Amino acid sequence: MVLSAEDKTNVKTFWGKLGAHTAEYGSEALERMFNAFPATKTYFPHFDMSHGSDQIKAHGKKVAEALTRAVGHLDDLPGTLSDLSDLHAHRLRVDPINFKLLSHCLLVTLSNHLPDDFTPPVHASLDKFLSNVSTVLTSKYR
Ligand code: HNI
Repeated sequence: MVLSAEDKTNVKTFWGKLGAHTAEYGSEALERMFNAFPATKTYFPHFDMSHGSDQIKAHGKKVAEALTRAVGHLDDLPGTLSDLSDLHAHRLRVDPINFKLLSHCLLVTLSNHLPDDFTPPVHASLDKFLSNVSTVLTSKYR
């Protein structure tokens, strides 16, 4: 799914509005995923799953930072996310289906916090972006 020039502008503009909240939204999305789709917790047996735990916060921050890095390199997602692609495919072996679940939770979280900016076209562009990130992170499975 190729991001059009309009998609890229939508994603960059929207992401720019997250500002200092980026890490917090990443953690909220992660926590939503654990609660809405409990099977995803099996990948994190070592995590304290209580609401707002330090581990959920720290990991949400890492996910958000990776996404911010991706937003800064929309023309080279495979190169930019290569290290994470190796990690998720070879070491963590996360079932690709889970990426849809996290993407969904990210969209819900973002729309909840920025309802005015989350217009239907922005929704579509963010969905494409997350889908492309997920494709890269699951591209080395075989
Ligand atoms: Ni994911 C580790 C980014 C989807 C399970 N993941 C990371 C790290 C980043 C990251 C960054 C930390 C790497 C490091 O420490 O060097 N993960 C992302 C992104 C997405 C994603 C950007 C999709 C948008 N990861 C998922 C999904 C799952 C997942 C869908 C499983 C449900 N990730 C993990 C696990 C770890 C992980 C497990 C290791 C956590 C730890 O600290 O032990």
